[in-house]
Amino acid sequence: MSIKFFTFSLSAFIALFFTAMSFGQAVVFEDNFDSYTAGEQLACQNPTDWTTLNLNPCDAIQDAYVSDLYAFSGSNSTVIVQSTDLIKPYGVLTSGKYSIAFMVYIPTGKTGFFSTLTGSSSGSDVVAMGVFFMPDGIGRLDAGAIGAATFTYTYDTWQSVEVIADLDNDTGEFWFDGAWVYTWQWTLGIFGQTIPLQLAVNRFYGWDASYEMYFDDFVFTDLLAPPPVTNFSDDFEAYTAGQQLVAQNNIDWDTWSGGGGTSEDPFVSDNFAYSGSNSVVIAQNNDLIKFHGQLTSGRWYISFQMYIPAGKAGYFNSMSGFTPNPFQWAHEVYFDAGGTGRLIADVTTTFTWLEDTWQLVQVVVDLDADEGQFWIGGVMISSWTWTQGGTNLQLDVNDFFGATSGDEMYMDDFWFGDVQVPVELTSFTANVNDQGNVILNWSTATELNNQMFEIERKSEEGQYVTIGYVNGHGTTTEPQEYSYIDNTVETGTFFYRLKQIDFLGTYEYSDAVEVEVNGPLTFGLDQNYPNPFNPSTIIKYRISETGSVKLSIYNTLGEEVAVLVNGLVQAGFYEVTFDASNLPSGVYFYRLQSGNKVEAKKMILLR
Ligand SMILES: [Ca+2]
Ligand SMILES: [Ca+2]
Repeated sequence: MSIKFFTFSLSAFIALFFTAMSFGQAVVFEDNFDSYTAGEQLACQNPTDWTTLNLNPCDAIQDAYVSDLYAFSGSNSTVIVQSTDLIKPYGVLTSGKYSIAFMVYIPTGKTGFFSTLTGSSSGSDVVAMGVFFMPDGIGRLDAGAIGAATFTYTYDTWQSVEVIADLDNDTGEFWFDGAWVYTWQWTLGIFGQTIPLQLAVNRFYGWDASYEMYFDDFVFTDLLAPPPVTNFSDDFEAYTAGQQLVAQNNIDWDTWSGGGGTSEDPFVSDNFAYSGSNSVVIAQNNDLIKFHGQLTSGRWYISFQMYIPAGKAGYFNSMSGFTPNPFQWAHEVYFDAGGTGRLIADVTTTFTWLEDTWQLVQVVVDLDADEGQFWIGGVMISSWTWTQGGTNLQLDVNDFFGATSGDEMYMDDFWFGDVQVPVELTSFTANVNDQGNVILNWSTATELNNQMFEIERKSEEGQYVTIGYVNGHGTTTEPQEYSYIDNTVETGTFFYRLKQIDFLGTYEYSDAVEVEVNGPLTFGLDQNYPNPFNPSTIIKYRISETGSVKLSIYNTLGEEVAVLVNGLVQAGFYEVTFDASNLPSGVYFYRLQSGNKVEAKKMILLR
């Protein structure tokens, strides 16, 4: 037996985010009131988001005070007392579906009120609905009719309020403390009269001296807005090779004409792969679409690994308009057979690419700056004004199209997100050296925006702690090797992981590697076990320097009766079994010699 070490290799992204695009909701506005100074007025501190009925933030009477008397979140809420008349404007909304939600707190014996108006206070402030928190814990909803519904509330307790205004269906819903209370026709208004199909503001008003309503965590949500985009990646490993992609995943991918299983649906292939064993191959007539959702702002990163066999060709584009028509191509990229390529954006730019080689293809779309960039193999080919490719300041889809019979482009590790593809770690190992230090080695295939690796270590029972860091190589497509020596580790079993941090502060953890540390190597001979023994026993010893070693057994007369080791031995930890079947009972000595170091111990054979 020699030095024990454990090596684990991995070949995977440090992290891959798999998310499915779906319809969701977007928070338009939220306020927890914790960024304000308690004891001062709300609209006065934030006239951008809040105002008063008389449109006069800081109004001595109408502007509400931020309070630290009660809070649902943090230390602040906002309090509505007699004559407070606080307005939260949304703009005059005439379609869509919205949620107005907040937490409310009524002290014992106090009352509260809020309403929703269809216009701003300039003559169009028709009341759509209102809620009174009346004495004795009775709540009253006026919606479609006065006293349309009642509910109970609890004093001195934070409870949730939600109004849902579905203007597309002319419907209002009121929920209290998580429970549905009532649904009505929005345009019947507070009294049952006909009101405009609109939502414009929330009003918080204190009618008399009994009013003292605290509210916190106000959230206004557009229930039909697309969800915030999260990073998407696909390494195509979850699919069956030899079957079509969209047919296997029509949530994340689609074809130009829509749906899988047609001639437009490309096949998952195990002919070539950048990660794992699968990629997707774009051949003639394939037309694969990746939707991004009509993005009009933000900075977006599209990247994938591309492999085109010698003599074959490939193509992809980004479209600034796809859904609905008219189509609009923001840029197109042709990988022509033979290794030349054409980027068609504001102008046509030629470039070279490598046959039979995986190369990283990147498109950066900065809609805020109206800029597009095209990169291949870590080199920027061109940047252009995005709206001079297609005229829309928008990013809608990527399209992978097989235009000709010569098209055969393999695509792997597709990435889309508001951050760049993370660093790709290809190995990470931990070994123990002669001094009992742990040597960490890792390598990367590509790096984008890689600031540093922090090295974290934990014992079997402990928590990870940072023990050091190694600078990254920023952005590179050349393989990089890293190593780190941990000379502070003690003996025992330890786990190491890497925290890869990019220049934006985004970080990801690697998988952990485990290592057993036996301590620094010193020359030594352990007591045999078992002892006394019959007929065999185990002798452990440690050699600090590689060299000639002899381990022999002597009887009490000083005669050498057995030689267990005799020859060149590497520094390390060893154990050997001594079988004394052919020796009589009695006391024996075992003697270890390495260079000029000698150690001997006694053992007893008992039959
Ligand atoms: Ca708060
Ligand atoms: Ca793959």
